Amino acid sequence: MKLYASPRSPFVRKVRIALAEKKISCDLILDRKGITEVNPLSKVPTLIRDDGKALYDSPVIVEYLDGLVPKPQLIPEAFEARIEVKRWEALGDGVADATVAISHDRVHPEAKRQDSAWYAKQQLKVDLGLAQMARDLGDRTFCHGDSFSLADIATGYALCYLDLVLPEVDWRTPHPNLKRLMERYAARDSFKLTAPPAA
Ligand SMILES: N[C@@H](CCC(=O)N[C@@H](CS)C(=O)NCC(=O)O)C(=O)O
Repeated sequence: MKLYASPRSPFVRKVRIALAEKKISCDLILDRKGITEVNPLSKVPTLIRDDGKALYDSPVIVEYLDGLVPKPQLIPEAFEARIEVKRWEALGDGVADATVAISHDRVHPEAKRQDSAWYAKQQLKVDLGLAQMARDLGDRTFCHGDSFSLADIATGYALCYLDLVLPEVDWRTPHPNLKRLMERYAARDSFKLTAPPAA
């Protein structure tokens, strides 16, 4: 298997954490040349399966990997549990999307696209998204159920990305339970192995 990737993409990291948790080996393609031929949206992550089929985007890729190798199971089979884990995924993806939107113009100030009200709206998505995560987590060890799942991957990669590109956002003080959760994630091999390079 091969994964079109970029070292700092949060969505690529999400897929790489899933690969590492499931101990699936996968070559990274860091050059996007040719990606449009396999993914018309031309986005990373794009997975090239062993049979040559291309998959995108990250929710589809993670679901594929989870079905490909049964253990450890990241997405439960039972309907309600599955939907709940997918909701956590949507929450993490949404926080990451808003974080990408805010940070984009720091990297490319010449491309500044929106007025300050738009940035405030994105920041609110981040703030309310984290507040929802903290409420839903409560004092539990894992985001869903009693084992590490896609819900934890989604929460973890989104928080890591926030630290990476918007380090001034202090989410630890208002949400000590998310801080403890992140300390546990940071100790996992899947998070250590996929840490992005410093800018
Ligand atoms: N919803 C997608 C988001 C993927 C995405 O936005 N990737 C960015 C990099 S972080 C990208 O490839 N952007 C290039 C483009 O939009 O042309 C997923 O979860 O995979």
